[in-house]
Amino acid sequence: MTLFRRSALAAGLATLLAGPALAQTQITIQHALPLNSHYGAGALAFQEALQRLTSNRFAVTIQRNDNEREMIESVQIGTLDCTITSTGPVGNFVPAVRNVDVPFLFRDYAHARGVLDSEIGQELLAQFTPRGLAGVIWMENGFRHLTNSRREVTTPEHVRGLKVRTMENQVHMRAFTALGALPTPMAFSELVPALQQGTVDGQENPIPVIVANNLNQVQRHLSLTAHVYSPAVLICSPATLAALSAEDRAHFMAAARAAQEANRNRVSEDERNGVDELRRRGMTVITEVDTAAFQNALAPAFAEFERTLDGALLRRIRDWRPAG
Ligand code: EAX
Repeated sequence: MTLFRRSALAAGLATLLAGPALAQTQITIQHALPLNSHYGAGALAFQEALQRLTSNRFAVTIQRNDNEREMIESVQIGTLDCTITSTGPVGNFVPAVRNVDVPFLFRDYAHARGVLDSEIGQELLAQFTPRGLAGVIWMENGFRHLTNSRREVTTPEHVRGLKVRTMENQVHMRAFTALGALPTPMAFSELVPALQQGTVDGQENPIPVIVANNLNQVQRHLSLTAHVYSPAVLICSPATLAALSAEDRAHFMAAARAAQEANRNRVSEDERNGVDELRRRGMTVITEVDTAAFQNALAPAFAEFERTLDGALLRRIRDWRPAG
Protein backbone atom coordinates (compact mmCIF):
# COMPACT_ATOMS: atom_id res chain seq x y z
CA MET A 1 0.00 0.00 0.00
CA THR A 2 1.48 3.38 -1.08
CA LEU A 3 2.39 6.04 1.48
CA PHE A 4 -0.39 8.26 0.10
CA ARG A 5 -3.05 5.60 0.50
CA ARG A 6 -1.86 4.83 4.06
CA SER A 7 -2.08 8.57 4.96
CA ALA A 8 -5.51 8.88 3.44
CA LEU A 9 -6.70 5.80 5.31
CA ALA A 10 -5.29 7.15 8.59
CA ALA A 11 -6.98 10.53 8.06
CA GLY A 12 -10.27 8.83 7.25
CA LEU A 13 -10.10 6.67 10.34
CA ALA A 14 -9.25 9.68 12.53
CA THR A 15 -12.31 11.53 11.28
CA LEU A 16 -14.50 8.46 11.77
CA LEU A 17 -13.25 7.93 15.33
CA ALA A 18 -13.69 11.61 16.18
CA GLY A 19 -17.44 11.01 15.78
CA PRO A 20 -19.87 13.35 14.09
CA ALA A 21 -19.41 17.03 14.94
CA LEU A 22 -22.04 17.98 17.57
CA ALA A 23 -24.88 19.04 15.27
CA GLN A 24 -26.59 22.24 16.48
CA THR A 25 -30.38 22.26 16.83
CA GLN A 26 -31.70 25.16 14.76
CA ILE A 27 -34.65 27.19 16.12
CA THR A 28 -36.22 29.89 13.93
CA ILE A 29 -38.37 32.57 15.55
CA GLN A 30 -40.28 35.22 13.57
CA HIS A 31 -42.02 38.41 14.61
CA ALA A 32 -43.61 41.40 12.88
CA LEU A 33 -41.40 44.31 13.96
CA PRO A 34 -37.87 45.68 13.48
CA LEU A 35 -35.19 44.06 15.64
CA ASN A 36 -35.03 47.40 17.50
CA SER A 37 -38.47 46.95 19.03
CA HIS A 38 -40.20 45.38 22.03
CA TYR A 39 -40.61 42.11 20.11
CA GLY A 40 -37.01 42.24 18.88
CA ALA A 41 -35.82 42.74 22.45
CA GLY A 42 -37.71 39.61 23.44
CA ALA A 43 -36.41 37.58 20.51
CA LEU A 44 -32.80 38.62 21.20
CA ALA A 45 -33.12 37.74 24.87
CA PHE A 46 -34.56 34.34 23.93
CA GLN A 47 -31.69 33.74 21.49
CA GLU A 48 -29.00 34.76 23.99
CA ALA A 49 -30.44 32.71 26.84
CA LEU A 50 -31.11 29.50 24.92
CA GLN A 51 -27.69 29.53 23.26
CA ARG A 52 -25.93 30.27 26.56
CA LEU A 53 -27.89 27.71 28.61
CA THR A 54 -27.28 24.94 26.06
CA SER A 55 -23.63 25.91 25.44
CA ASN A 56 -24.55 26.60 21.84
CA ARG A 57 -26.10 23.20 21.21
CA PHE A 58 -29.01 25.34 20.00
CA ALA A 59 -28.74 28.10 17.41
CA VAL A 60 -31.62 30.60 17.24
CA THR A 61 -32.36 32.50 14.03
CA ILE A 62 -34.52 35.63 14.28
CA GLN A 63 -36.51 36.73 11.23
CA ARG A 64 -39.02 39.50 10.52
CA ASN A 65 -42.42 38.68 8.98
CA ASP A 66 -45.07 41.38 9.29
CA ASN A 67 -48.01 39.07 8.63
CA GLU A 68 -48.94 37.62 12.00
CA ARG A 69 -51.70 35.37 10.70
CA GLU A 70 -49.22 33.78 8.28
CA MET A 71 -46.69 33.17 11.05
CA ILE A 72 -49.28 31.45 13.24
CA GLU A 73 -50.36 29.29 10.28
CA SER A 74 -46.70 28.36 9.65
CA VAL A 75 -46.24 27.35 13.29
CA GLN A 76 -49.46 25.35 13.14
CA ILE A 77 -48.33 23.32 10.09
CA GLY A 78 -44.82 22.96 11.50
CA THR A 79 -42.84 24.96 8.94
CA LEU A 80 -41.90 27.58 11.58
CA ASP A 81 -40.64 26.82 15.09
CA CYS A 82 -41.88 29.92 16.97
CA THR A 83 -43.42 33.34 16.60
CA ILE A 84 -43.85 36.32 18.88
CA THR A 85 -47.19 37.79 17.84
CA SER A 86 -49.86 40.09 19.15
CA THR A 87 -53.14 38.39 19.94
CA GLY A 88 -54.61 40.28 16.97
CA PRO A 89 -55.25 37.27 14.71
CA VAL A 90 -54.85 34.63 17.45
CA GLY A 91 -58.57 34.53 18.29
CA ASN A 92 -59.18 33.11 14.81
CA PHE A 93 -57.08 30.08 15.83
CA VAL A 94 -57.81 29.94 19.59
CA PRO A 95 -61.28 31.50 20.16
CA ALA A 96 -60.86 31.74 23.94
CA VAL A 97 -58.11 34.34 23.42
CA ARG A 98 -60.72 36.81 22.15
CA ASN A 99 -61.61 37.39 25.81
CA VAL A 100 -58.36 39.26 26.42
CA ASP A 101 -58.94 41.54 23.42
CA VAL A 102 -61.95 43.27 24.97
CA PRO A 103 -61.55 47.07 25.15
CA PHE A 104 -61.01 48.67 28.57
CA LEU A 105 -60.80 45.19 30.17
CA PHE A 106 -57.38 45.71 31.78
CA ARG A 107 -56.92 48.64 34.16
CA ASP A 108 -53.17 49.12 33.59
CA TYR A 109 -49.96 47.22 32.82
CA ALA A 110 -49.72 45.75 36.34
CA HIS A 111 -53.24 44.36 36.01
CA ALA A 112 -52.63 42.93 32.54
CA ARG A 113 -49.28 41.36 33.41
CA GLY A 114 -50.62 40.01 36.69
CA VAL A 115 -53.64 38.35 35.08
CA LEU A 116 -51.66 36.84 32.21
CA ASP A 117 -49.00 35.47 34.59
CA SER A 118 -51.70 34.04 36.89
CA GLU A 119 -53.67 30.81 36.60
CA ILE A 120 -56.04 32.70 34.30
CA GLY A 121 -53.26 33.23 31.78
CA GLN A 122 -52.10 29.63 32.12
CA GLU A 123 -55.64 28.37 31.49
CA LEU A 124 -55.73 30.41 28.30
CA LEU A 125 -52.32 29.13 27.13
CA ALA A 126 -53.59 25.57 27.62
CA GLN A 127 -56.33 26.35 25.09
CA PHE A 128 -53.68 26.55 22.34
CA THR A 129 -52.84 22.83 22.58
CA PRO A 130 -56.06 21.36 21.11
CA ARG A 131 -55.63 23.87 18.28
CA GLY A 132 -52.29 22.41 17.21
CA LEU A 133 -50.27 25.23 18.76
CA ALA A 134 -48.12 25.55 21.89
CA GLY A 135 -48.81 28.75 23.81
CA VAL A 136 -45.46 29.01 25.60
CA ILE A 137 -45.61 32.32 27.49
CA TRP A 138 -47.53 35.60 27.44
CA MET A 139 -45.61 38.59 26.21
CA GLU A 140 -46.72 42.14 25.55
CA ASN A 141 -47.60 44.52 22.76
CA GLY A 142 -49.04 47.30 24.94
CA PHE A 143 -52.05 49.58 25.34
CA ARG A 144 -53.31 50.62 21.93
CA HIS A 145 -53.93 54.26 20.96
CA LEU A 146 -55.65 55.77 17.95
CA THR A 147 -53.82 57.68 15.21
CA ASN A 148 -55.30 59.31 12.13
CA SER A 149 -54.59 61.99 9.56
CA ARG A 150 -58.02 63.62 9.44
CA ARG A 151 -58.63 65.29 12.81
CA GLU A 152 -57.81 65.53 16.48
CA VAL A 153 -59.84 62.91 18.37
CA THR A 154 -60.93 63.46 21.98
CA THR A 155 -64.43 61.93 21.96
CA PRO A 156 -66.20 59.07 20.16
CA GLU A 157 -67.99 61.61 17.96
CA HIS A 158 -64.62 62.42 16.39
CA VAL A 159 -64.20 58.74 15.47
CA ARG A 160 -67.52 58.55 13.63
CA GLY A 161 -66.99 57.96 9.92
CA LEU A 162 -63.24 57.40 10.18
CA LYS A 163 -61.90 54.47 8.14
CA VAL A 164 -59.77 52.77 10.80
CA ARG A 165 -57.44 49.88 10.07
CA THR A 166 -57.85 47.19 12.66
CA MET A 167 -56.11 43.89 13.11
CA GLU A 168 -57.97 40.84 11.79
CA ASN A 169 -59.70 40.73 15.15
CA GLN A 170 -63.46 40.42 15.45
CA VAL A 171 -63.57 41.94 18.94
CA HIS A 172 -61.73 45.07 17.86
CA MET A 173 -63.78 45.35 14.66
CA ARG A 174 -67.03 45.16 16.65
CA ALA A 175 -65.79 47.83 19.03
CA PHE A 176 -64.90 50.29 16.27
CA THR A 177 -68.25 49.67 14.60
CA ALA A 178 -69.94 50.55 17.91
CA LEU A 179 -67.96 53.83 17.87
CA GLY A 180 -69.32 54.61 14.41
CA ALA A 181 -66.00 54.09 12.65
CA LEU A 182 -65.50 51.98 9.55
CA PRO A 183 -63.14 49.17 10.71
CA THR A 184 -60.92 47.86 7.91
CA PRO A 185 -59.09 44.67 8.97
CA MET A 186 -55.72 43.93 7.39
CA ALA A 187 -52.37 42.41 8.26
CA PHE A 188 -49.70 44.74 9.60
CA SER A 189 -47.77 44.27 6.34
CA GLU A 190 -50.52 46.15 4.49
CA LEU A 191 -50.86 49.01 6.98
CA VAL A 192 -48.34 51.60 5.83
CA PRO A 193 -49.28 51.38 2.13
CA ALA A 194 -52.95 51.71 3.10
CA LEU A 195 -52.19 54.84 5.14
CA GLN A 196 -50.01 56.27 2.37
CA GLN A 197 -52.68 55.69 -0.26
CA GLY A 198 -55.49 56.96 1.96
CA THR A 199 -57.29 53.61 1.83
CA VAL A 200 -57.73 54.14 5.56
CA ASP A 201 -57.68 57.35 7.61
CA GLY A 202 -56.22 55.90 10.76
CA GLN A 203 -55.04 52.92 12.72
CA GLU A 204 -54.50 51.96 16.33
CA ASN A 205 -51.40 50.51 17.92
CA PRO A 206 -49.30 50.72 21.09
CA ILE A 207 -46.68 53.46 21.38
CA PRO A 208 -43.83 50.93 20.92
CA VAL A 209 -45.25 49.86 17.53
CA ILE A 210 -45.89 53.44 16.38
CA VAL A 211 -42.34 54.45 17.33
CA ALA A 212 -40.58 51.34 15.97
CA ASN A 213 -42.29 51.67 12.58
CA ASN A 214 -42.12 55.49 12.28
CA LEU A 215 -45.88 55.65 11.77
CA ASN A 216 -45.52 59.38 12.44
CA GLN A 217 -44.43 59.59 8.79
CA VAL A 218 -47.91 58.56 7.64
CA GLN A 219 -50.09 59.70 10.55
CA ARG A 220 -50.55 63.24 11.89
CA HIS A 221 -52.66 62.94 15.05
CA LEU A 222 -52.12 60.63 18.03
CA SER A 223 -54.88 60.37 20.64
CA LEU A 224 -53.92 58.55 23.82
CA THR A 225 -57.14 56.55 23.92
CA ALA A 226 -55.60 53.43 25.57
CA HIS A 227 -58.80 51.78 24.39
CA VAL A 228 -57.52 48.21 24.63
CA TYR A 229 -54.56 46.32 26.03
CA SER A 230 -52.87 44.24 23.32
CA PRO A 231 -51.26 41.08 24.71
CA ALA A 232 -48.56 39.28 22.78
CA VAL A 233 -47.66 35.63 23.04
CA LEU A 234 -44.76 33.33 22.20
CA ILE A 235 -46.33 30.50 20.18
CA CYS A 236 -44.29 27.48 19.12
CA SER A 237 -44.81 24.34 17.12
CA PRO A 238 -45.74 21.37 19.34
CA ALA A 239 -43.30 19.26 17.29
CA THR A 240 -40.46 21.65 18.14
CA LEU A 241 -41.18 21.31 21.86
CA ALA A 242 -41.75 17.54 21.68
CA ALA A 243 -38.24 17.09 20.25
CA LEU A 244 -36.67 18.65 23.37
CA SER A 245 -35.17 16.58 26.16
CA ALA A 246 -36.45 17.37 29.66
CA GLU A 247 -33.25 19.32 30.32
CA ASP A 248 -33.56 21.31 27.09
CA ARG A 249 -37.25 21.92 27.75
CA ALA A 250 -36.25 23.58 31.02
CA HIS A 251 -33.65 25.70 29.18
CA PHE A 252 -36.29 26.60 26.57
CA MET A 253 -38.73 27.81 29.25
CA ALA A 254 -35.97 29.78 31.00
CA ALA A 255 -35.20 31.47 27.67
CA ALA A 256 -38.92 32.19 27.19
CA ARG A 257 -39.03 33.89 30.61
CA ALA A 258 -35.98 35.95 29.63
CA ALA A 259 -37.80 36.96 26.45
CA GLN A 260 -40.89 38.01 28.42
CA GLU A 261 -38.82 40.13 30.81
CA ALA A 262 -36.85 41.87 28.05
CA ASN A 263 -40.02 42.46 26.02
CA ARG A 264 -41.95 43.98 28.93
CA ASN A 265 -38.98 46.09 30.00
CA ARG A 266 -38.78 47.55 26.51
CA VAL A 267 -42.52 48.30 26.49
CA SER A 268 -42.13 50.13 29.80
CA GLU A 269 -39.19 52.08 28.39
CA ASP A 270 -41.05 52.95 25.19
CA GLU A 271 -44.08 54.02 27.24
CA ARG A 272 -41.83 56.42 29.18
CA ASN A 273 -40.10 57.92 26.17
CA GLY A 274 -42.21 57.18 23.10
CA VAL A 275 -44.84 59.95 23.29
CA ASP A 276 -42.24 62.71 23.58
CA GLU A 277 -40.29 61.09 20.73
CA LEU A 278 -43.41 61.14 18.54
CA ARG A 279 -43.97 64.82 19.41
CA ARG A 280 -40.37 65.48 18.42
CA ARG A 281 -41.08 63.73 15.12
CA GLY A 282 -43.98 66.12 14.49
CA MET A 283 -47.13 64.29 15.63
CA THR A 284 -49.94 66.19 17.33
CA VAL A 285 -50.54 64.34 20.61
CA ILE A 286 -53.94 64.52 22.32
CA THR A 287 -53.55 63.53 25.96
CA GLU A 288 -56.99 64.63 27.27
CA VAL A 289 -59.29 61.95 25.81
CA ASP A 290 -62.84 61.56 27.17
CA THR A 291 -62.40 57.92 28.23
CA ALA A 292 -65.81 57.75 29.93
CA ALA A 293 -67.48 58.81 26.68
CA PHE A 294 -65.63 56.07 24.79
CA GLN A 295 -66.66 53.48 27.39
CA ASN A 296 -70.29 54.66 27.22
CA ALA A 297 -70.29 54.50 23.44
CA LEU A 298 -68.96 50.94 23.62
CA ALA A 299 -71.75 49.76 25.97
CA PRO A 300 -73.64 47.84 23.23
CA ALA A 301 -70.44 46.04 22.26
CA PHE A 302 -69.63 45.24 25.90
CA ALA A 303 -73.13 43.72 26.33
CA GLU A 304 -72.54 41.61 23.23
CA PHE A 305 -69.12 40.44 24.48
CA GLU A 306 -70.71 39.30 27.77
CA ARG A 307 -73.05 37.09 25.71
CA THR A 308 -70.78 35.92 22.92
CA LEU A 309 -67.51 35.57 24.80
CA ASP A 310 -66.91 34.08 28.28
CA GLY A 311 -68.73 36.42 30.67
CA ALA A 312 -67.49 34.54 33.75
CA LEU A 313 -63.90 34.78 32.57
CA LEU A 314 -64.27 38.49 31.83
CA ARG A 315 -65.53 39.00 35.41
CA ARG A 316 -62.60 36.96 36.81
CA ILE A 317 -60.21 39.17 34.86
CA ARG A 318 -61.85 42.42 35.97
CA ASP A 319 -61.94 41.24 39.61
CA TRP A 320 -58.32 40.00 39.64
CA ARG A 321 -56.13 41.68 42.24
CA PRO A 322 -52.53 40.95 43.14
CA ALA A 323 -52.16 38.61 46.12
CA GLY A 324 -51.29 40.16 49.46
O1 EAX B 1 -47.95 42.93 16.82
O2 EAX B 1 -50.92 44.29 13.55
C1 EAX B 1 -50.78 45.07 14.53
O3 EAX B 1 -51.32 46.19 14.61
C2 EAX B 1 -49.90 44.60 15.67
O4 EAX B 1 -50.06 45.45 16.80
C3 EAX B 1 -48.45 44.64 15.23
O5 EAX B 1 -48.30 43.76 14.18
C4 EAX B 1 -47.52 44.19 16.37
